[in-house]
Amino acid sequence: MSAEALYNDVFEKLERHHEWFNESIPLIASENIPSPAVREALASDFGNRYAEGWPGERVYAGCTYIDEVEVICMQLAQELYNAEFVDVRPPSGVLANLAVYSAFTQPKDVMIAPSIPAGGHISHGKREHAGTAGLVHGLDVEFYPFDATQMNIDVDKTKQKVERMVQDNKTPKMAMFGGSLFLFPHPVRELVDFLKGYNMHINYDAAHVAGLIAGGVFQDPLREGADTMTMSTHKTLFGPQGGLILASDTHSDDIKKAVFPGTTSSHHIHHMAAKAIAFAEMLKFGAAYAKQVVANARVLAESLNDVGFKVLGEDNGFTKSHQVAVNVLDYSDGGTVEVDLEKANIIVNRQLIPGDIKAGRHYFHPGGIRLGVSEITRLGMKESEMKEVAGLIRQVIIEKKDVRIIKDEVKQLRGDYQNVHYCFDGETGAYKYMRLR
Ligand code: DSN
Repeated sequence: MSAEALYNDVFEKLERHHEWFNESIPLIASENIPSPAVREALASDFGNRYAEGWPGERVYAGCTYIDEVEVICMQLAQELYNAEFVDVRPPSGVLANLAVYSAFTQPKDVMIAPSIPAGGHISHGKREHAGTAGLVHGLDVEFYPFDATQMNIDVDKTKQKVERMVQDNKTPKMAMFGGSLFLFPHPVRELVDFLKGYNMHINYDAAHVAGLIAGGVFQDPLREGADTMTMSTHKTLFGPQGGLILASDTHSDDIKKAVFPGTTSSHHIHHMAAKAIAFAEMLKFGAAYAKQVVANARVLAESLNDVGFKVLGEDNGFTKSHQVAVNVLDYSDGGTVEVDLEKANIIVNRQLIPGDIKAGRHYFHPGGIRLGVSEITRLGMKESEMKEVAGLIRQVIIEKKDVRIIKDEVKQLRGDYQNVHYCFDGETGAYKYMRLR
């Protein structure tokens, strides 16, 4: 194919992707749909510029408006999270974590964090799993003991493990909370005095729950005693893809250096502007949005349980976040279920769940799937639509109905939910392809 044919092919595929998502039920817990306003900021000329450094201290000319927007962006983030210091520059949540590792630990230091089947993120992981903490910064990572019935970190066993580590001369320098499979608030309040008794730096990775924290429906880690909070800006927080670090002023110099020049050159200025837009939307609409997200997740979990699925976290009411985790081993495995649901335009991801590694199941065919309701909530869906979604998932996975029929039902359900809610300007279709050529 000629370059021109391939050029056209890319645009055709982009448009088809938009059409596909316009007819699908997007349930990836780490994704969301940004507002048209956020998409407009992403398409601006800021994306073609460099602005290394801090507003007012750049190493390039041409930053007049960039600096003014970045100051607004920082003000909005400070207000949203009631934080003394914010760094809006990390281009992703992984880089925000890497900056915090670099600022507050040395290679070979020990960090205690959640394991991946217990919800941890790859950026918290060990060197042998190619996790960022181990592979890139050289941290020696140990995992919290996890209570699979409660789907949470086990507080008593964590204390016992840390005391053993202290005796073995392996006292952690950092304790990481938060993660990717994240149903219930982590026991920060319960462990903070104990961990600080050993001088640990406590970081809370709010990548998944940042929008819920901003909306006031989840734990507030900085008030519970976390020293720093890292996040990505595009999961429950419905901004552009990007990262953010929040802390008290005492940590500001260490973080600023670790972000630039430590881990970032260009901080993707268009994303920074789009973060500012999303923070403003979250300040205005975040409380109503976050309340609806957790209500929707709870109803989806209960409905999946009612139609016959094994939903994790039952002892605690299934979920207090945007996520629902389901053990699908009665039907096949998470990888197969993910593929089957995609054929019906229901988009989920397979998920390692507690017990998988011991049973020899791996990431491609784990025991579970993870569902997130942030995106369909942003499209305006409420509790009654969650019951419909659970019924559609049952028809694919348990009843094994013809996926072409389900696909039509999915399209019908989506027909009434075409725009982005909880924003100032949501009239443009949520998945409308914005052509500039
Ligand atoms: N791995 C992504 C997730 O939680 O889906 C986040 O980086």
